Amino acid sequence: MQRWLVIPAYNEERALPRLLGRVAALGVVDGVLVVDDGSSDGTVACVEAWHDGPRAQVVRHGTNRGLGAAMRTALSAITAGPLADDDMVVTMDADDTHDPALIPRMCAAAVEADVVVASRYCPGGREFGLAWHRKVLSRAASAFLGLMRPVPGVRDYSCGFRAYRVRILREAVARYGADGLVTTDGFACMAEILLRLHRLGARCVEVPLELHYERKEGRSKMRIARTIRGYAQILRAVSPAEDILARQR
Ligand SMILES: Nc1nc2c(ncn2[C@@H]2O[C@H](COP(=O)(O)OP(=O)(O)O)[C@@H](O)[C@H]2O)c(=O)[nH]1
Ligand SMILES: [Mg+2]
Repeated sequence: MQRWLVIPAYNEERALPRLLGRVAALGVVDGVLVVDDGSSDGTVACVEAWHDGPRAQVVRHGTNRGLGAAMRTALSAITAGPLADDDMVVTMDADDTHDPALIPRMCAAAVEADVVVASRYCPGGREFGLAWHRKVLSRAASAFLGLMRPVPGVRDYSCGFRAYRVRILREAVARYGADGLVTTDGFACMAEILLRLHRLGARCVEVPLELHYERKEGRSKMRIARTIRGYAQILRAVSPAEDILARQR
């Protein structure tokens, strides 16, 4: 079974080399796909200069289009590529706040699941160094989605660190198209992907994540108002009515 790592990156020249170094040292993946979203710094150069790890590919957007657009590009490329249905795709942030040492445990948990969420909110999950307003926003978003669009087995709807079985991603792209799987360009895309996979019958489980936000250099790229609007959009987009309409199409 192969494991590929997908990293959406926007101006991450400082954190990404550190993360790639840790990935190489651990030897936990067979390949890395970085989606560079119109970075104006040396993000692409640092991936191209990385030769002491697994195979690395970069897909570039000419302009900055947002995290959702990068995930759409990544999922299109991965599902159209040579990976087998049983292989795993792991997504994680480029900012070196997620620990790649968790990847084997996430892939092991996928024995009984299609999607494994590295979760700040399940027993054993923790977060360090996060500003209080970010904690409130993330927890509120997950609590709200848990009420409005519950996904059994999941408490953390927005974390970008996840493992997916390629088969379920291919089923989702076949059903919705890549554009329909991820309709929001912003950070709410992580919740949107989860809700749509759940609608397809994906089994989801969590493993505890220690988020090390104190390692983050520079500011978060999350725009709070835009993200809240994104959640409102996906609540409308991923509705029970949409499912009925999709079956009729
Ligand atoms: N492709 C793409 N990735 C982005 C964009 N903004 C942020 N990212 C990436 O998405 C991930 C999450 O962003 P980050 O700043 O770490 O958000 P936070 O951890 O929630 O504060 C990181 O890997 C970023 O490099 C964007 O506009 N496009
Ligand atoms: Mg991050």
